[in-house]
Amino acid sequence: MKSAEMESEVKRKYTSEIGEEDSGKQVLLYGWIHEVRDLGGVVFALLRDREGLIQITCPKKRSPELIKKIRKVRRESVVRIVGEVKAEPKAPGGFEILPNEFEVISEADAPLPLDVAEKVPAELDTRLDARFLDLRKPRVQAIFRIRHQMIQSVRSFLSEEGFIEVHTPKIVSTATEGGTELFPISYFEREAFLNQSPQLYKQVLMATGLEKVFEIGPIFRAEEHNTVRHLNEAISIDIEQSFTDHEGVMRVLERLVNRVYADIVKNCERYLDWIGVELEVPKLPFQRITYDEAVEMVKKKGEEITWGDDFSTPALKALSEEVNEHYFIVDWPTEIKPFYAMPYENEPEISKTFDLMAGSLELASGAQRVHIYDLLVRKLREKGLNPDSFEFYISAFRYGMPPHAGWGLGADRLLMSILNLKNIREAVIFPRDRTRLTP
Ligand code: AMO
Repeated sequence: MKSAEMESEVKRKYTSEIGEEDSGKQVLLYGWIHEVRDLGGVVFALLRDREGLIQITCPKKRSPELIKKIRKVRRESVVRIVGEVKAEPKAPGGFEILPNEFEVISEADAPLPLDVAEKVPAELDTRLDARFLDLRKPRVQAIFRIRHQMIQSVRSFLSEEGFIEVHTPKIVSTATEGGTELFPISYFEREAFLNQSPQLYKQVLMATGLEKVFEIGPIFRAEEHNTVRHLNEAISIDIEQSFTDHEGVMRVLERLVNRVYADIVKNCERYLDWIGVELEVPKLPFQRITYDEAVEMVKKKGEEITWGDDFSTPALKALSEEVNEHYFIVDWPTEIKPFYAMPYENEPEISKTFDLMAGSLELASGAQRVHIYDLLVRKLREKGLNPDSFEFYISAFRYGMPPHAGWGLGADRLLMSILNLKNIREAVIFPRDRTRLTP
C-alpha cells in the first residue's frame, strides 16, 4: 500500500461522492472489483465500495501496463485506484475514472463461493453460509444500513421521551416467558440459562424509581420449530414505565413505530431504492380491536377458533384482511398471557394486555403488570411456578412497587415488516436457528 503522505495528495472519495466538481481532477478510491469487461482495446471494471459502484475505464493507449493489471484482476479483489474523473453519461452514476494507478491490495480467490454480482441467484442457506460475500451486495447491505437507522431512531425517540437505557443480565437462573423452552448453560457448578426476555429485570427496575427504562438486547428462545418469523436468538426492544397502564405504553409504541418509519423515509431514500421498497409512514393512532372482536372477525371469515385459544397463522391471515396494516389486539384472556399480566379488576378472566400486529405478523406484546405482591405470588402459583425461584424478583414488590406497564418489540421482526422481507433471517446479519450455529 502507498504511504499516508501519498494519500493526502489526492483526496479519498467514496463512489457516491464523485460529482461534477471532480471532473478533470484526481481522486483516490478503495473498493472491491465487482466486474471486469474486456473489449480488447479497452477494459471496463466496476469498482464497488460501501456507497455504490463506479466505472473504471482503461483504454489500451492510456497505459499498456495498467490495462494488463486490470484485465487480469480477479473479481472481488480489494483494490486501490487513483485516477481522473470524467463525466460519462453512459456509465452508471454518470462518471467514470481513467486510472493512473491501480494496485491490488488483497487478491480474491476463484471461484467465489457466491456471486456478488447476482448473475447466478443463490438460495438463502448458501447466502448465509457465505454471509460476508452476501453482504457485499448493495441490496443486502442496504437492509443493514436501514437497520442501523431503525435502532438509532428507537434510541433517540425513547431517550427524548425520558427513557433511560439499561443493560440487564443475559445469564440467568429462571425462566420468564412460558411457552418457549430455555437454553441451559453450565455456570461453574450450577446450571444457568440464557435469558428469554429482560422482563423480570425491567420490572425490578421499576422499584428503583428510575420510572422509565429501555433495553435493546438479545433474547434467547429454544423454539424447536423452523419458521420464517422465529429465531433462536433475536434482538428485543423492551420498555418498562411506571405510573401508567397498558394504554399508556401502547401510545409510546405506536409513536415509536411511526417515528422509525418517518426517519427511514427521511434518511434512507438511497437504501430503500437499492432494495426497491417504497415506504408509507403508518398513520396514528393504530386501530385497536379487542381479542373478542378479533375472534368474531376470524369466525366470520370461516376460520375455526374457540375463545381462549391463541390465533393460528391462518386465523391471523384472515384477521389481517379485515383491518389496517398496523393494529393492536387488546384485552386477551388472562389464561393465555404470562403471570405478570394484570387482570381487569371487574373481569379477572380478561387481562390488560396487547399485541401489536403488522398484517399477520406479531411485532410486539405488552401489558400492564401485576404490581401487587400477594396477587403476583398467587399468579405465579396458578401458572405452576414456584415463587421461591423468583425471590430476587418478587422481593422487589414488597417494599414500594409502583403500578407499571411495558412491552417487548422484536427488532428483527420490525425490520422484516418494514422492508417486506419474506424471511426473518434476511433481517439478521448472522442468524441463529435450529440448524444454524455458524457463521
Ligand atoms: P414476547 O415473548 O411476545 O413477549 O416477545 C416480544 C416480541 O419479541 C419478538 N420475538 C421473537 N422474534 C424472533 N424470534 C423469536 N423466537 C421471538 N420471540 C419473540 C416478537 C415478540 O412480539 N416479556 C414480553 C414482553 C413484555 O410484555 O414486555 C415478551 O417477551 O416480535
